Amino acid sequence: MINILRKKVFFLKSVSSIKNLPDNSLFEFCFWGRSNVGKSSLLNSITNFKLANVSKTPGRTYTINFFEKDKSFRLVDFPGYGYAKRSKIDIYNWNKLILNYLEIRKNIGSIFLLIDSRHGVKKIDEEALKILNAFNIKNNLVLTKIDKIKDAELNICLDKINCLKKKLTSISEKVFLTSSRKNLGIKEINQEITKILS
Ligand SMILES: Nc1nc2c(ncn2[C@@H]2O[C@H](COP(=O)(O)OP(=O)(O)OP(=O)(O)O)[C@@H](O)[C@H]2O)c(=O)[nH]1
Ligand SMILES: [Mg+2]
Repeated sequence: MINILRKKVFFLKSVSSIKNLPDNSLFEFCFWGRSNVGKSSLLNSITNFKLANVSKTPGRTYTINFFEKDKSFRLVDFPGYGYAKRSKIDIYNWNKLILNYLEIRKNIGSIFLLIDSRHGVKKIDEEALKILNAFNIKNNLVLTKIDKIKDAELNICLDKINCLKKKLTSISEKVFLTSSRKNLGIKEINQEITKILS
């Protein structure tokens, strides 16, 4: 399969207010999850390009960042949730921005909801999944940093996800097992985007 994500993906804009969203003519694939889960790293891996800033400290992506494959589709880096060391007003503003986006955006291809495989599905991840379910937005679960865990831990994580899938029907069947560091599961995400676009 042709790797449609490689090359020619460029930064379009960063948005901190819903008023400034780009036009909705292209499908958007969003990457969401806890702060530090590896959203920006994953984006860089699937495009094989340093598009998004990888943070040494959590909570560094404050805006919704749009990257575009010319006239084809967009990749969207969301601010992470669950980072306690930010002010309440910052957290409120980021959550409001994301909720507004989810509520009004008609051109969402899929939300890739990232879960850190070392920590498993936390309460706050379940809340994010419930929001997507309530908005009836299709989402793909992605376990990140699998280079850091053993098979037994991975299986615990997958068991919990299987339970959630029974309750939350917006979660897609396939779960992506990824490591940006080891380049694992990246091709599969790439193929999923290709499939949704075709
Ligand atoms: N071991 C390992 N570390 C990773 C992997 N992906 C990301 N990291 C590390 O996790 C940290 C956070 O990565 P980011 O990609 O910046 O995470 P983020 O979700 O974009 O973080 P915020 O934008 O701050 O919410 C960095 O130190 C990365 O090097 C991975 O696959 N394996
Ligand atoms: Mg980031």
